[in-house]
Formats: sequence, structure tokens, C-alpha cells
Amino acid sequence: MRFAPGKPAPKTRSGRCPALDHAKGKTAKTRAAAQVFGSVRYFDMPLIIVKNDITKMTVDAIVNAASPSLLGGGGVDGCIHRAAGPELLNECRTLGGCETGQAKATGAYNLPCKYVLHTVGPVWRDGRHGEKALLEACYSNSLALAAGMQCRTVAFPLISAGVYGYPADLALRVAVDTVSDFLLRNEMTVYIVIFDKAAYRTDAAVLSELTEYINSRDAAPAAAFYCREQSPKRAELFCQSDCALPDFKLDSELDRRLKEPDESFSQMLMRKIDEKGLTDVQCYKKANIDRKLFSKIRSDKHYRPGKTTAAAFAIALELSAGETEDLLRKAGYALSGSNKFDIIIQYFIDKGQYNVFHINEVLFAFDQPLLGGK
Ligand code: AR6
Repeated sequence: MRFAPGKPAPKTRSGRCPALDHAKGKTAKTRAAAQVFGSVRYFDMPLIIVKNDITKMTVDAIVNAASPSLLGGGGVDGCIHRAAGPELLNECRTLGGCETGQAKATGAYNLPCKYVLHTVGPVWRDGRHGEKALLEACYSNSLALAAGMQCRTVAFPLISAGVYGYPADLALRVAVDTVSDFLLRNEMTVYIVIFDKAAYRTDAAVLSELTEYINSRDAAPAAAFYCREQSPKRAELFCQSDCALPDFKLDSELDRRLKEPDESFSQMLMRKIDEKGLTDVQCYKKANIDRKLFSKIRSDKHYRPGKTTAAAFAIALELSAGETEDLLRKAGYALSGSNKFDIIIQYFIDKGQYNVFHINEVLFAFDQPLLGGK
């Protein structure tokens, strides 16, 4: 059954929509578990690249890289049919196939999501036969279909990047650009699910240059990211020692400074948004941050974001290295030369490359937290 984008899912002749019917009762479970993977919680990030098996994703809809017959196959298609059970194939038989670049929806049966959206990617020939436009159509038609079915969370595999031979780095770039473009106009959380990280390589030139950059700076692995989380431990150690605290009286200078603190993170952020001539929406969309988190930051001048959120705003605002340091410091963070996340951010700022989604491809390749998280 073909669902028209932006319209409610149609019903069958019997007056029931199998996909919607099947989805009943999965809403609460799906929402509750939707955005927790391993120990990382991504509540506030519209576009997330994640390593996983797509059949394990507890989202509203997963997308299948199907064949034009929609009658199953290998790769992710095979995994989805195995996990969903034989009823999925029965429903697919009623759909009459699907053209390349188009998308059709079914129920999800034994899968932990509500719908499966089946799209047919282009077979890669040499990149000069309209492959890119067709691949973009797969993402945009699937997203329009998902939006029309009121899906709030959708997971994609790298369509065409397996049996159909689309180079994985190019396929990822098409996915990231098409999804982030859609998210400029829509509220949704979209996961791009990478199954086999070894087979995936983001821009090889950037990666090798970055590897050298990181090695030359002898970066520590991603252990010590969150200065904020480390400080309570240090405070605890300090308190455990035997030293007595001196009697403490606020002198007038300290009193004055406490009463007139510097501009806060939130205040600096709002000022920079105005100075750059951006609207709030343009800024938080570019930063890969959702509307609710942005409202929280805007309405609470003392709000302290996570480091990945603070850095995402710096990138979205295209701040210089110095301005980035200033903004991060307002939230209690610094960029050091001793961990990979910081070095990658510094590298892209030095290069004047400010696309949060492209930087996230590289952060993902280096197993680092993504920009935009809470
Ligand atoms: N979860 C997430 N991604 C996966 C999974 C999984 N469980 N399994 C594979 N992938 P492919 P295509 C990745 O070949 O290139 C089928 O036979 C995989 O690593 O599944 O669009 C259909 O019936 C790769 O990155 O799809 C069609 O005939 C990506 O999914 C044809 O293959 C897509 O690989 C479609 O070929």
C-alpha cells in the first residue's frame, strides 16, 4: 500500500490499515525505549549515526533496503524479514512491488518498531547514471511517508551500500545531507544505522589527515571528556583529606563579583545568534539540537549544557577558535589537545568547515560522542 506523504495512512477495503493496526499498542514501549542505546542517551539530537543491527532499533519505523519485487532478499532485507516473521512477506505480496527511489509501508510484526518502510535503492554503476538523485529520493520519500504516518523516530540502514554497490562513504554523505535537509523543515529524530563499521569509511582523505593530526598530538582515548563530571570526584577527594577548612568570610570584592557575574552561556549564545543574523530555528537546526532543549537553554540563563551541545552551537554559529573557547568556557569546558573529540573539533574549526553533520561522520568514525547531544 502506498501512503501519500503528509496524509493519514489509508485504510484497506475492510476499513483497516494493516500497518496502523499492527502498530497499536507499540507506542508507549517504542517511545519509552526509543532513544537509549547502550549507555548513551540521545534525547536531544535530531540526526544520530549509530552502530547497531537495525532489527534491534526501538523506533517508530525502520527502513528496509528492499528489491523492486519487495519479496525479500539478502542483506538488511533478509535480516528484517527473518526478525519480523513470515507475516511481513504476506503483507509485502499485496503491495505490487516498488520502483527505485519510491517507498511503501507495512506493519512490523515481531520487530520492536511499529512500521517497516520499504524503499528500493539504485544499483551503483559509475555514479553517472542518476544514482545520487535516486538515492536521495529513497531517503526523502521514506521520510515523507514516515511523517505522514506521524512517526517521530525513524532508523535507516545505508541504502544501496551493500549488494547494490554504492560506495559506503558516498552513500553515507547522501544519507546525512538528505536527512539533515529534511530535518530543517520537520521535527523528527532520525538514526542512520551502520551495521558493519569496518566496511564503512568516511572521507578517506579527511580521515588520514586527521589520524596524522591526532597522532602528532598524542591524544588520549576518549576517556576524559566531561570536565564537569570529573570535578565532583576531585571535590570529594579534597573533602576526604584531613585539612580543616578555614573560617571564610566573603570580602566585598568577591561579594560584588558574585552579584555581577559575567555573561552566561545562554546569554552569549543568544547574543551570537543575533550577531550572526541567524534565527533561533536556523541555529538549533544547524546545531543538530532539538527545539525543546533549545527552549530550555533560552529560558534559563544559568542553563549548563553538555559539552557536545555547547560545541555544536559553536560550530553552528561558525565561531573562530577563540570565540569557541569563550563559549565553551561559559559552560565550564575547554578544548584540549589531549583527546580526540577536542582535536577533531579544533581541526574542523581550523579548516573553516562548519557542517555539524559532516563533522559527526568523522566523530563517529573515531568512536567519539556526536555533536548535538544533551
Ligand atoms: N542492520 C543494519 N544494516 C545492515 C544490516 C542490519 N541488520 N544488514 C546489512 N546492513 P544491503 P542494498 C547494511 O545489501 O545495497 C537485498 O538482497 C549493509 O552493511 O542490505 O540496498 C535486497 O533484497 C549495507 O551497509 O542493501 C535487494 O535486492 C546496507 O545495510 C538488495 O539487497 C545495505 O546493504 C539491496 O541492496
